[in-house]
Amino acid sequence: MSAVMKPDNQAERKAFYDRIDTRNVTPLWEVLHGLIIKEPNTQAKPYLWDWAQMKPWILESAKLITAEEAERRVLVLENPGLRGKSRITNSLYAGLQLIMPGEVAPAHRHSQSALRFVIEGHGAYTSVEGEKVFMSPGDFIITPSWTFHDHGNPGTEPVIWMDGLDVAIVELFDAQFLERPDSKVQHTSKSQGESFARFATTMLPLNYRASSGTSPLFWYPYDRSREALATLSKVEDPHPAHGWKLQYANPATGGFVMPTIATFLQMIPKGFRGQDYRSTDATAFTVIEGTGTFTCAGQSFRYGPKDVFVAPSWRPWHLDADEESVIFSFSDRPVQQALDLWREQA
Ligand code: GTQ
Repeated sequence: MSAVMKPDNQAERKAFYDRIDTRNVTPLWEVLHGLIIKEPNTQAKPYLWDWAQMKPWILESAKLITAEEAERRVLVLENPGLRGKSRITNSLYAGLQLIMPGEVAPAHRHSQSALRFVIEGHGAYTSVEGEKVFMSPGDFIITPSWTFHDHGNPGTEPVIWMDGLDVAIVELFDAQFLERPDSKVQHTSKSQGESFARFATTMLPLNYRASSGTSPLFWYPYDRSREALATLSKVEDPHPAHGWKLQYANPATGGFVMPTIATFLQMIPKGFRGQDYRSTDATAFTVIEGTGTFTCAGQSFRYGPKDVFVAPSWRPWHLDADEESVIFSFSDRPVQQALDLWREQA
């Protein structure tokens, strides 16, 4: 008789599994092929949140709750394949935040890094570690991990922006902290534009050494980024999948703007028919200008200004433009690259 048996007794196996289960042990061979797989197979789905539908709901939410009571009055954009998890991708959170004239969203700080991308309205500010910046549509703003921030609207219009946070990444590591100060709004100790003067002019403070992985510049106004793309579009051919696309950079290191989230701005010309592209970093997009079609994994969505759409990890997608379009996007690429996981395929 061979020393190696080939047991095929299901009842015996089950009895064994039940015995080891009582001490929190489980057989790998029953789960292996769901753990170690050939390629990404995300639950996340491609989807588009249509601004014409979202805007009235966002404004309606102001009749139900104040920014102060809500702490943050946000409608969360949940990926249809990940409902109930507050995620637009498996690793990232996105939401649309509203602040009405006269309101403040009280100060707090948390381990999660956040980005704001301004969608609509003027006259609201966000304050980061005592420095206020007034937001205009198309502006990209960073709230670094563990920095106090509050938002306010001393103006006359509702202001809406998209939030992007690394909630699920911080949760993966069980490394989340939150602190609320005694005062609702921060004493603004710095003048507006201080960090812009220090970091946005291709110069740096004397002997500057980066002290964190987040960009010391936290406000990237739209007009400058838009102009850069317009200039590039006159001097070079568009990339077959991305058009003219730039990544926002930490001016002190040249790296991404946050340790966990990369941000991008791209322009595609009128009539553009983009090639299929996929990468392991699932990506959320917001349209600033233009109309066209986003196609991902066989599903097509018409896009227009202020729509948000999402491409899951490793699902092929492409963009077709009816009009010249400018699109902001963000993903967890810095984390994947730091861990040597990131892949792309054109
Ligand atoms: O503005 O600090 O959309 O803490 C979710 C959590 C925004 C914020 C969100 C937050 C914030």
